[in-house]
Amino acid sequence: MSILGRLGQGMRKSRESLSAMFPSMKADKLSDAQWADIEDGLIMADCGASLVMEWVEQAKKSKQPLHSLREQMVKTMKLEQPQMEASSGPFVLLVAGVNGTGKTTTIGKLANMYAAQGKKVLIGAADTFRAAAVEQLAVWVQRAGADMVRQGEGADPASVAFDTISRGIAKAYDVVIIDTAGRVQTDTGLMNELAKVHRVIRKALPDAPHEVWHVVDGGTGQNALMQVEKFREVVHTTGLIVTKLDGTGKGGILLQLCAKFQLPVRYVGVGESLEDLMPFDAEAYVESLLPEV
Ligand SMILES: Nc1nc2c(ncn2[C@@H]2O[C@H](COP(=O)(O)OP(=O)(O)OP(=O)(O)O)[C@@H](O)[C@H]2O)c(=O)[nH]1
Ligand SMILES: [Mg+2]
Repeated sequence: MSILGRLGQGMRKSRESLSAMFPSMKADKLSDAQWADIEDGLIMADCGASLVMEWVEQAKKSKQPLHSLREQMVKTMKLEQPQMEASSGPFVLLVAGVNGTGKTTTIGKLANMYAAQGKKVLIGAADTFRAAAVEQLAVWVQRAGADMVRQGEGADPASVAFDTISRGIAKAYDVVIIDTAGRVQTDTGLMNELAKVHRVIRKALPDAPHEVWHVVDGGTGQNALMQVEKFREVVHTTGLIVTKLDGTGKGGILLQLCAKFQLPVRYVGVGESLEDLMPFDAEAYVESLLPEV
């Protein structure tokens, strides 16, 4: 299936819940009741009430109101921010987020993608919390044809990160990705640990990490806003990855995250296999979210 096909398939739930609320996209005149239905649909998909009100207010002024609504949604997410590159040494990516959002799976998918581009990829197992976490990562790394740096269970995650980057430099890797343990943003001890990982990465390579991607579970709802805010304070997030869009009717959360933080969504996850990761495209996303009618 094509990339767009997979996204469309993945977003089926969000789209179906919106479908019932949407009149024909070609309609040029909508009743108040129809507008109220559209607002409800978008709010239920987690686009956020204030954002929806803003779009609708603008759309009502347009001769093609639904087209205008669609354009505004695209504009909200279309943040043209080029990815940072390494000036020398490997491109270093730090991946963080709360428990179970799909960090390790996404790293497997990313490693696979970079390897397919002919890049030499090294992964640092800085989730030293559980032995099982390292084993899970090892399976992905092997599938992707990448390499991994690990230490024993309970090792200092910052030390693993430092080792990984040193090895990445010494062995001329193109890409280094650091996996981290999931942590809730309210756990100060664990957030401090993450800050230390970030600091130590800088010590290993001064312009690293080049990118810091926060992995958000697309079904999280409003709490995602708090998560992104807190993680950004600690690790200076540069981009978002939103996963599990195949299992949620709440794909609208991306729009709120983009609007509030002006952070680009780099990739979206729409399944559990290696290919189920795609570069984010605002137009394709809105297309997959809104019903076709
Ligand atoms: N349906 C679906 N499941 C996903 C996706 N991404 C990850 N998962 C599943 O989510 C679960 C958690 O994934 P992990 O990659 O272990 O998440 P994590 O963030 O590394 O978890 P911790 O390290 O424990 O914080 C696994 O069962 C994955 O298969 C996705 O895009 N779609
Ligand atoms: Mg993990």
